[in-house]
Amino acid sequence: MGNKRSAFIAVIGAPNAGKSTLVNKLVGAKVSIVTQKVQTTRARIRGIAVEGDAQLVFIDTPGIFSPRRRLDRAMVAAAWEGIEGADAILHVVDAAAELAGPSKSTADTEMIIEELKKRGRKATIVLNKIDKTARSDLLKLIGAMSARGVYDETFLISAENGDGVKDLKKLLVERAPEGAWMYPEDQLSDVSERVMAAEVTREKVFKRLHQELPYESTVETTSWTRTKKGELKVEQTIYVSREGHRPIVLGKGGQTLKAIGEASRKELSEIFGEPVHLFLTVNVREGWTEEAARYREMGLGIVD
Ligand SMILES: Nc1nc2c(ncn2[C@@H]2O[C@H](COP(=O)(O)OP(=O)(O)OP(=O)(O)O)[C@@H](O)[C@H]2O)c(=O)[nH]1
Ligand SMILES: [Mg+2]
Repeated sequence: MGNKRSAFIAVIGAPNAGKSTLVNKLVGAKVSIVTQKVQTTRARIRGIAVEGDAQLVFIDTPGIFSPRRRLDRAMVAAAWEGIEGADAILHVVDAAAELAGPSKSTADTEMIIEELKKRGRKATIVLNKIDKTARSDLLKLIGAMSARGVYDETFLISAENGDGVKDLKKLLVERAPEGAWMYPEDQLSDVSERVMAAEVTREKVFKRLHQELPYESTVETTSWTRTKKGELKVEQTIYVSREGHRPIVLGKGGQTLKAIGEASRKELSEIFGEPVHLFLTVNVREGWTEEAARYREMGLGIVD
């Protein structure tokens, strides 16, 4: 073995660009939750991959958009903090959305380009979702993006089916500077089991509930114990911000909550490699999205 090498790589982009899907693909395991809704990732999550002498630490970040609520501001701040001290930046762009014409997504891309310029940082542009786009359109997009002056290299990938991801990883390994590894060889993420378990349940909440409800809810693991038989018992609270939301999370006869719990329990048992007993409670906590303590729990800083 040669000298050890190590790199921090920040993954930024508009909401829903496919950042978490890409990080999971690069790590080879699910470390960050993925849904079809925007603003799924809320805090910085590190996913770790080892390739030969190199350890790559990917910093998955919340999508960058124009923030309104205090929680949104904390999320966007977390995304930009993710690039500070990073050896490389991957700007993930939903190529299909970019080609579809002006939208919220293209406006967010513009905002990111401006901010990269302001900070004097170069990024590698990763055009994602190429499974949904025509090759000829992509060539035009590559030209337009390269002309922006903030990108050193362009990659075309499908984070979902893995196309192009190997080539991207190869470049990142080649570029990794010499340095000691920051994590043990077999560690895949920096998220604790308790937080990971809460995230898995939050993913199920996002997938089952609609409109503003997912954005007005959060999940915390409140207890992590073993039964007398030695089996893992996890208790979690789903917080909603209004009394009116509680019956929606519960569903008719408790069906929705049951389905969320069932889906989460199944995945947690796979992740932790043993049966998990999961108990979910729904609590109302008005204005939690403005409450610093709640998102400190999620790994977010305080932003005024
Ligand atoms: N067709 C297609 N869909 C993709 C691809 N990559 C991601 N997606 C889908 O895009 C949606 C968003 O993916 P995420 O990985 O959650 O996106 P994100 O950028 O992390 O989103 P936020 O955390 O909300 O900022 C999900 O439904 C993914 O399955 C891709 O290469 N092709
Ligand atoms: Mg994400």
